Amino acid sequence: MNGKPEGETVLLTYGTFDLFHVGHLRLLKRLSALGDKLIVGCSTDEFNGGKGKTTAIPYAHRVEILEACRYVDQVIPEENWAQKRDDVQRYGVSLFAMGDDWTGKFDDLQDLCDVLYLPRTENISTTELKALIQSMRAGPSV
Ligand code: C2G
Repeated sequence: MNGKPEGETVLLTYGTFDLFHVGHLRLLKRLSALGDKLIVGCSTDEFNGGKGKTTAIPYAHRVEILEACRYVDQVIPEENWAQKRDDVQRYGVSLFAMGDDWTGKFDDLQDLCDVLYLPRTENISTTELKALIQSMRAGPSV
């Protein structure tokens, strides 16, 4: 039994979702329209350290925001790069999807499920938001 009712389309995606923004939201919205259940793997603070990322928002708050999102059915911790295969099988995932900045990176999962890369939302990123906040803190440029 792979953990899903017969015929249910389960989707899986992963991310940090730091400073949750419309790019994250639109991806989750599009994914939720493609199936019955959307599971999101949220990167833990420790895993992000391994990615060389320092998050502004702690893991517990990033999970709380994702769980409150109408498009998300379940949030699981993303603790390492290697867990995807196990997660796909454990949750009976039929579609694995990411934004297209990851194109090709997870094609190895294609023996287990469909793999899809969706266009990113233009002109918004956590990195840009951090720079914007930094510039606002520096005060108005005279
Ligand atoms: N995203 C998007 N449009 C943006 C910004 C992000 O569609 N303007 C998508 C990304 O492509 C990704 C998801 O939103 O699919 C989460 O983005 P991040 O939080 O930046 O996730 P990332 O740091 O890329 O971690 O194992 C996979 C990693 O955990 C992904």
